[in-house]
Amino acid sequence: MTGTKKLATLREILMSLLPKPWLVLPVMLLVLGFQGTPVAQATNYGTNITIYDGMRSGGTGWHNRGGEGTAGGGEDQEVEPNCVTGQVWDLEGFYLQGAKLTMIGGFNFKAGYGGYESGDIFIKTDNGVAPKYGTTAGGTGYNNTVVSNSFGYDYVVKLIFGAGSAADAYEAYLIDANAQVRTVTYQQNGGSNPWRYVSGGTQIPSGSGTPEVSGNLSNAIINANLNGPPLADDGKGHYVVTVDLGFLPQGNYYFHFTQGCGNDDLMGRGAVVPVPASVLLLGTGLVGLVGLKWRRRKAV
Ligand SMILES: [Ca+2]
Ligand SMILES: [Ca+2]
Ligand SMILES: [Ca+2]
Repeated sequence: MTGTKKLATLREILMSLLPKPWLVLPVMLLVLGFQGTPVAQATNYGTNITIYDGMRSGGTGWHNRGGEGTAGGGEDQEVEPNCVTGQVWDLEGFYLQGAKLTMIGGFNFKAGYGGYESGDIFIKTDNGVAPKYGTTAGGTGYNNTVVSNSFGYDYVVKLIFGAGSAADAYEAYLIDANAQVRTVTYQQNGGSNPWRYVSGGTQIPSGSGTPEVSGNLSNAIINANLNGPPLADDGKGHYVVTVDLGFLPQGNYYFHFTQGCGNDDLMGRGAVVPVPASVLLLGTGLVGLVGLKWRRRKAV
């Protein structure tokens, strides 16, 4: 069979499918589904969901505003008060696209910096009660020590970055107040607690995956993939990590992240919207239908 013949045959199959009345509704739903659901692309980080973390490093710029609710997030180009500053610690924001959560920072999530490693992503169901930010939970023992999860988080995504070129991974756990978490190294950064999951809770099998981890990207590349205001032009590169939160029930959540020293932390709040299973099923069904027709044609 020649290439031209193949193309003609595929077109014939598609044409023969379309006029059938019983196909009109599924095809319309498929088209509407894809229009209504922005299927996440690896390079589209989505909407900035960063909220004020309760600490600001001074100044009156938009990035130091004391509240949430306007575009831009509240943490771009700042680290927490009295912390060693600079891009190597800076976390710019949380972004959400469907069920894909992205973190952008000058901080190198995979390699860490100065021996301080990335923490894990803590998640709380948004039931009208915010998680307890940092020092307000417990108030003691924040010197890289193990404490109970008194911060209110319901889930944690444990980030496992492989050394060098080794593979990266993540695991999700359902946690409660009995789970053990680790506090940041510097006591004065207790407002960034907690930084890492230690033990307890129940692993969620469907929550395991491979994060998308970028190298050092320019501001231009980052900004081209944001739905909304660009990051402040710091003239320095950024690192990006994306995880799929498709294991979460659809709904609203808080998100938290910091690194081992706690020099900067991120809080986020947004709606996780998994790609509807009906859309996936319709897509699979249509592909299957074409395949069936194809096999029938070949058998003739
Ligand atoms: Ca802050
Ligand atoms: Ca920055
Ligand atoms: Ca920051």
